[in-house]
Amino acid sequence: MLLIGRDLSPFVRRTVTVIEVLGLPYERRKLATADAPEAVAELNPLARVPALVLEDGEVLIDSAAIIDYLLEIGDPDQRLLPAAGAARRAVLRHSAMAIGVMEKGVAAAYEMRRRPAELVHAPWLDYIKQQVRDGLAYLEGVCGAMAAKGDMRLDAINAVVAYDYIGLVHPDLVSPELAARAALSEQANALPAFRDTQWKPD
Ligand SMILES: N[C@@H](CCC(=O)N[C@@H](CS)C(=O)NCC(=O)O)C(=O)O
Repeated sequence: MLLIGRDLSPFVRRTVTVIEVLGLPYERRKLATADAPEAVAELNPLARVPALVLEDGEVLIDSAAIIDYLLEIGDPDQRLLPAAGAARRAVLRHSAMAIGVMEKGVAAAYEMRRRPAELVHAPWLDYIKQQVRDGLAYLEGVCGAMAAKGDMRLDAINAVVAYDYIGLVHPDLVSPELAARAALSEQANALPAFRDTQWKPD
């Protein structure tokens, strides 16, 4: 299978991290929507990454749908996402928060980089940035337990990717005092699945 997208995108990185954690064979094509929207649109008419091209040519789009497929083929024991009950709901709740942080972080970056400065509406940008801070504060409250478990389930993957992305693109939004985040990030980024998917410009 072929994963389309570069690791700067938190949606791409969370997907490729799941592939790596599960040890699935794959190839990469690090296309960026900013540089090559037409090439991405050939696979996904929305011109968004990630996309996953399967061996038979079927194309999966959206990190949630792709990860659903990856868990189906690569996680029969449901290590990353428990099958049912409170444990599953917790992983999904924490993941939803982390994905929300990614979405708001990307939205804030687009506000700042894709608009001429005079067309940026500062109150709206401030509102989005506060959503990022609030999402990170929620995650800080659950990261300690994830780090203590140490098993890097889907919620921990999403939390680390969300924190790393915000730290990279909006460092002013990540308080250095977030101790649980720091512990979880340090633990995760020592593992190849995280270390090898950190954003590095080509
Ligand atoms: N819900 C989608 C979001 C994907 C997404 O927004 N990707 C960004 C890169 S971070 C993108 O392709 N943006 C280009 C655009 O939306 O025009 C997912 O989880 O895959």
